[in-house]
Order: sequence, then structure tokens, then C-alpha cells
Amino acid sequence: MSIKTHREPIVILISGRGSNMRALIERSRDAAAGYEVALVLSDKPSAAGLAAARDLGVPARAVVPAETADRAAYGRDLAAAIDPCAPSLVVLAGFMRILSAEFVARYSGRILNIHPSLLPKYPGLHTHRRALEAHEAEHGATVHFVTEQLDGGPAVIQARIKVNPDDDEDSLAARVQTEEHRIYPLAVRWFCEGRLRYAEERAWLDGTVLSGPVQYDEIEASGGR
Ligand code: NHR
Ligand code: GAR
Repeated sequence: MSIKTHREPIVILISGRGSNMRALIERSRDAAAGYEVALVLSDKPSAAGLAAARDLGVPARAVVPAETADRAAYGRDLAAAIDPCAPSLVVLAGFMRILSAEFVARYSGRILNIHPSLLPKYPGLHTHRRALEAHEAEHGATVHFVTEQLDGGPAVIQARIKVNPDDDEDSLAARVQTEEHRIYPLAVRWFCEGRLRYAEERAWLDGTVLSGPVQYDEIEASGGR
């Protein structure tokens, strides 16, 4: 017997492989997930994640920026593809295109991103290389609300890994991604259960403002959340 529970529709934006997208789709099928992936969109028609989404039974298509179009025009094209799904949440999963202020305002407080660093360290690109060059002892990934400020919206959850002396960009990226696949479905679930929200330019969890991101290793250790 199946128990039918309401699932909030979400839309995922990708540009590449889509391993986070896959983790999100797979976890959405858990009985208690609270969300379903209604649509996957990519700015790149070649993104491997598009075929992977279809293989998992999720509609997927590319919305390609016109050569002449500016960010605002592309944001409107994306919104036209997203809005028929009426998603509760828009999830950036390796989406590599900066979104217009207009787009961010349209889905205000309803866009999450996962960024491959321990924000506020290393916003922007090439985070693994930069962490290695700085001889960081720790590195990781952060889920945050998207605001107009690039990689600057309030952080929700963070997972840390130790940097080994023999790490290179690829080995570091691989271990960070394993953590990403754990924390992103958790954050999306919190949002879709109504536990996580964005208000007053802050992230709130269970009615309390987060002064910093939840540390995944701490919830693991306590078996909670
Ligand atoms: N948009 C807004 N408004 N705010 C954020 O915080 C965003 C965003 C869009 C994407 C993801 C982000 C990341 O996790 C993200 C956060 C792309 C770039 C970038 O420089 C920077 C940050 C992120 C994603 N993109 C170039 C651009 O001109 C293109 C780079 C490329 O195609 O390789 O859009 O790191
Ligand atoms: C992830 O590691 C994500 O953190 C990063 O790209 C990878 C996408 O992998 N995002 C960014 O760098 C955003 N600028 P995936 O396509 O396999 O999920």
C-alpha cells in the first residue's frame, strides 16, 4: 500500500554532468522527501545531465541564451520555461550562468545554489584550485539562498572535508561532490517541508534565524534533523 503525500514541485537548473541533479531526483523518491522534480533545464544543450534526467523519467530541456541576448532577456526565457511548473523552489545544481537581478527577484527567497567551497571562502570559479593554492587544511561545499550578490546569499548547510597532502583538483572535487550529494537533498527537503525559509535577508530553520550554516558533520554525529 502506498501512502500518498503531497510533494512540492521543484525545477532544477544545470549546465553539465548533473550528479547533484541525479542525487536530488533519486532522493525525491524517498517516501518522506516532500518534493518532486517537475523539470530540469540546462543553458547548454550538450549537458550530460539532460539525458540522465530523462532516463530517470523527468522532463528535461535546454533553454539556450540567444547570442545577442543580455542577462535580463535570458532570465525571461528561463522564467517562461519554469513558470508553467509553478515550482515552490528553483534549485541551481552546477548551473554556470549568473542570473539577472530581475530573475532573482521573481523567485525571491525560493532559489538555492550549491557552491563548491566553504563560503564565505572562495566565491566564484575554480574553488578547488584556489583552496589548494592557499594550502587550506579543510575544504567543502555550501548550500545557500541565491540573492543578487553572487555566492553571497545566506548559507544554509555546509559539509567539510580534510585536504590531504597528495590531493589535486580532481581528487578534491570528487570528495567534495560526495558531500554535496548528501547535503543538497537535505536542504531541499527542509525547504519543501516548510522548515527552511528566507526572510529579512536571512536563512531560518525551524523558526530560528541561522547565524551560520548548519554543519553537516554535527547533525550526523547527533543523528538529528
Ligand atoms: N546568480 C545570482 N544572481 N546569484 C548567485 O549567487 C548565483 C547566480 C548564478 C549561479 C552559482 C555560482 C557558483 O556556485 C550561481 C550563483 C557561475 C559563475 C560565473 O562566473 C559564478 C558563480 C556561480 C556560477 N559564470 C560566468 C557568467 O558570466 C560564466 C562562466 C562559465 O560559463 O564557465 O555567467 O559558483
Ligand atoms: C558541483 O561540484 C557544484 O558545486 C559546482 O559544479 C559541480 C556540478 O556538478 N558548482 C559550481 O561550480 C557553480 N559555479 P554536477 O553537474 O555533477 O552536479
